[in-house]
Amino acid sequence: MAELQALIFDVDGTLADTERDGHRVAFNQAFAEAGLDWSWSVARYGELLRVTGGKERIRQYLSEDHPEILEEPEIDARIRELHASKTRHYVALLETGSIPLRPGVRRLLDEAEAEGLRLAIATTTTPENVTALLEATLGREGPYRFEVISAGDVVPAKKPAPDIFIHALEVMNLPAEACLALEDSDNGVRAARGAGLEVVVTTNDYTRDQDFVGALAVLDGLGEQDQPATVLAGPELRGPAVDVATLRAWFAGGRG
Ligand code: XBP
Ligand code: MG
Repeated sequence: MAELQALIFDVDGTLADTERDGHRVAFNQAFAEAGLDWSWSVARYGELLRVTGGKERIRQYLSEDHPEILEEPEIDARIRELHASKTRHYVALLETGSIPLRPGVRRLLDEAEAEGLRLAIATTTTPENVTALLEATLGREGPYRFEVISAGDVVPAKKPAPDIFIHALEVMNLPAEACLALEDSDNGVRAARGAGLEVVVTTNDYTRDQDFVGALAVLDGLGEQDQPATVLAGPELRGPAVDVATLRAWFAGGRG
């Protein structure tokens, strides 16, 4: 059995609850700035989240609500421009500091580093967004705490394809058997499992009712001393929060 050597974190929904009050708001700001009357409600955005990747999500929305627009010449360039504007709005929003890390994330990162675990990120979102989130929450050194930030279009196929996790593993030169992924969504679990990784899930409002087939454990969060986590599926949690010892035990059990 391989020993746990690295944690590979998803970003949106896992490190921070960025979707409803972050990405969604930024998409709507970009639409308004472009003079479009498109507006994604909290519920509609939940449906559109089935498609990962912002450009891909805009395209999906158009195919459902404005199929004629998809036929227009230069539509690919227009989507790229809209998405670039969305990224600018999103980064500006993060810089206000209004989106914190989820409970337990900072603690687990500190503990993992102290115990010599290597850290990586594998996400569908745009690289600038990851840097902005990590700087806003962990300070200027935040991004450097991760050995690799595999993000966005660096791979052609986004989650649920396994490519972004495989990319992170290749850069770290580690086998999947030595790493654990942390995810929040069914698409993320499929991507991680497809890359051969064990995965622990922390759900959020958008993903709570999804199926996490193949996950080692599903919880409502990592938890803190004063904010205990609840296991939704999987092994018992001894204590209020998920720590490195917990992850090591679950990881060893999963490979049993
Ligand atoms: C979540 C995503 C992203 C974000 C939006 O990624 O699917 O598309 O919703 O970011 P993950 P972009 O959970 O893998 O971090 O607009 O930059 O794609
Ligand atoms: Mg996610």
